[in-house]
Parts: sequence; C-alpha cells; structure tokens
Amino acid sequence: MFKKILIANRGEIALRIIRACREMGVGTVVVHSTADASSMAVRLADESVCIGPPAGKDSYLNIPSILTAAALTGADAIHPGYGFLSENAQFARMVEEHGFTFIGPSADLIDRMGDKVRAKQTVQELGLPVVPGSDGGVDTAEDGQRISEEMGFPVLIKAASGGGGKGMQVVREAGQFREAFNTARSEAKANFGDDTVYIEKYLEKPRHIEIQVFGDSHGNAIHLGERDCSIQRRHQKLVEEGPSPVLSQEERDKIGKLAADTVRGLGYLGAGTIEFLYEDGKFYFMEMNTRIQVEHPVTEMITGIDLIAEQIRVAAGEKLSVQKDKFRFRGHAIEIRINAEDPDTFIPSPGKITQFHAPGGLGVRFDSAIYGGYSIPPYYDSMIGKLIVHGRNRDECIRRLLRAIRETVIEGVKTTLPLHEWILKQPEFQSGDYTIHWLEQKLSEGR
Ligand code: MV4
Repeated sequence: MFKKILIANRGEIALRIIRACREMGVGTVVVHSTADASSMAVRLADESVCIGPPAGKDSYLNIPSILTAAALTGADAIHPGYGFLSENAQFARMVEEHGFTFIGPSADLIDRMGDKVRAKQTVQELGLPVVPGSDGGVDTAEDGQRISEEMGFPVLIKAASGGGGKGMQVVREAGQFREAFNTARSEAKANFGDDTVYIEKYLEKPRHIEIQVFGDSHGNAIHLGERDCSIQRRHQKLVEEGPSPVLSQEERDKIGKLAADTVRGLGYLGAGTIEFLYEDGKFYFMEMNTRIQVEHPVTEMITGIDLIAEQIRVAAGEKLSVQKDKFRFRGHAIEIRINAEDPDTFIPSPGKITQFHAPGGLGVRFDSAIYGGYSIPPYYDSMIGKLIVHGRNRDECIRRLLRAIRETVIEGVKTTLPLHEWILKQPEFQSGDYTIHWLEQKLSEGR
C-alpha cells in the first residue's frame, strides 16, 4: 500500500479522497492555489503545498508544479479526482515516468477513450451496443450526406475529440446537412484542435443511464450497477440516482454484464463509467469516462462500497476487494448537486457563507468542503456540495431529500437548492417519466 498520496484537486472531492486515505492509514498531501489557502482540504490533509495563482492553468492544471510538489513531499501516488487533469493522458504518462503511481487507468486507455470514434469502435468490438452511424470519421459533407440519407434523418454530427455535448449538430433534413457539417467541423477545430467529426442516428427522447465499473491488475472486472442522470441542463447533471426508475431487473443485469465484460476485455484498471443513452428498451453506448465521477456516492450508498478506497487499493496492485455476487444492492439513492448560483438565471454566486448548517439524520450524506465563514472563490466550478440520500425505495428518498433540503442552511450566497426542491415536487419527476430534455423544456416554459 502507498505511504502517501498527493491529491491534485480541490473542493469536496479533495476532502473525499483525504477521508478515504485517513481511514486506510495513508498519508495525504494536498496541492492548492493561493485562492484555496483557507480551504477545508488544506486544513484536513497531513501536508499542503501551494502550487500557484488562482487560475486553473497556473495551479490545478500546472503539471510541472504538481510533479515537483509530489517529489518534494515524497508522495508515492497521485489522485487526480474529477475534472482538471483527471482525464489528461499526458499527465498520467508523466506521473508514471516520474516514478509515481497515477490513481486511474493507463495513459493509453485514457487516450483511447478520449477519442470518441476510437472508443466507439473499441467497445463495439467488445460487444457493447452502439448508435447506428458512420463507420468512423467522415471527411466530406458529400460522404456525410450520403450516409445520413441511407440511415434516415434526423442525424447528429459529433466531434471525435468532443464530449460533454460541445460541437454537436442535429440535422433534421438533407437540405440542412452541408451547413451543419461545416459548422460542426469548425467548432470541433476551434474547441478541440481536431476537426474530425462522425455521424449518428439522432435519438429524440433518450435517458442518460451510466454503469459504474471497476477493474484490477489481476484480470478481474465488475460492474456496480447503474445511475440515471437524465435530469440535466446544458450537459450539467443536477440530479443523479440509482437504480434507474425505468429499468427492469433483466435489463439491468444484461447491460451490467456487458459493461463488466467490456472492462475485462479492455484490461481496464480502476474506476470507470460507461455512459449509455437508453430509449425504447435499448441501450446505446455514448462514452466511457476514465475517472471517478461527481455522482459516485449514489453507487456507494446502494452498494456500501467505498469507491475511493477501492481505486487506491487497485492502483496499489491489490485485487478488487469486492466480487460479483459477494455484495448486494440495497435500496435507492438520490444525489443533488448544490451550486452557488442563482436558481433562476444560473449566474454564479461566489462570496462568503455567512450562516451554515448541514443536514443530517438517517440516510442523509452531505459531501462538501464548505463551512460557516468560508469564502467561495470565483475562479472555479460553482458546485459547492452534494446532498445524497439513501432509503428503502425511491419514494422514501424523495421525501427524505425534501426534508434534508429544508434543514440545510447556506446563507450569504445564492444556491440551487430552491430549484432542486421544485424538481423533486414535479409529477413528472415523481413518476420517473422524463427524458434528458425534460428539465430544459420546463425551464424554457418558465418553471
Ligand atoms: C446523442 C444524443 C442523441 N442521439 N447521441 C450529449 C453529450 C454527448 N456526450 C452525447 N450527447 C448526446 N448524444 C445521439 N445519437 C443526445 C445527446 C444529448 C444528451 C445526452 C446525455 C445527457 C444530456 C444530453 C443533452 C442533449 C443531448
């Protein structure tokens, strides 16, 4: 096992990693920007190193500074958390070249999954269902139009280096194809420095369902069930839950087994998420995320497994501590992301938290790095915490979450808690009957 782990992240995920390390008897170093000198992570880690000014590129994305901090403090491994450098293959490669362990999959797998065309081809060969579409990248508008006409409209043009929805173009009829193709190409070039695009049949009313997977260096691979993340706005998830309210046990078992087989086939190490679109009883692979995700607590609550500890153990070369059929799924869990934003305009609301009280009680978990008197810096993502509830079933979770939201006191900044309360009270949410477009539709109608 590692003696000391450097955490190359901030906020609630830095705390989450510190907590796992402390319980495992592993030392912690947190790197931080000047803006985060008074963070909870700096207070709770064994050691801290200031690595630069507030802007991400000067601190949390500054690879030489992070590697220097790891060398100076004698860390054996680096945990990247989510965001920042967590899916940067070059960082993973450099971490290993400098003699540290990267807590995550190999740089080669990060690279392969980062290229959406290669990822799709790879997982299709390993048996996952994919959306019908072009066989790889499409070079010209003429080729793209022909492929689309054969397949039938609507189609979606996607960037090979994309993800998170950037540079996508929906095309509803042949006459609009050329212009959309050119737009997609130039947006892909501008955003990712790569103008490779590919085409898929556009699914009109899918849900976003993702499977948590894990692999170790001994050839073992498992899935830990799904999370339904269909409640989102502009590709930012707001609510995540598991199990999905729309899957039957047979569907769940079938896609879970396919996901685990894929992870085994890839020789994948560590935690990963395989994202699918789900429509009319069918799954379609979308992307594989090669990091721990914001919503991992949903899976922790329904499985009882500490996913961060498991990441650390398999990175240290241990076998997966959990095996198929040796654990049980228990009840339901729902997570809401609390952002320091205006709940109507979504404009960020950084500043000082003047009053704070965390929710509690049976089945309530609050993962956050805020405290009374803390100043939320304006330089980073506006997520300030996650409220997760566990209960026997979905109805109990919704009631528990509404109760926990009412208990929560965060004053001095605006938060998205009122929006969450509204979502949880909607009949469509309560019945489970919605698509990935539901929230944006409702918001455009003025809630
Ligand atoms: C799609 C799709 C419909 N059909 N692909 C959005 C993010 C990117 N990773 C993939 N995305 C989508 N791909 C096909 N063939 C609809 C989306 C999509 C979406 C997916 C998940 C969650 C929210 C979304 C919002 C808009 C579009």
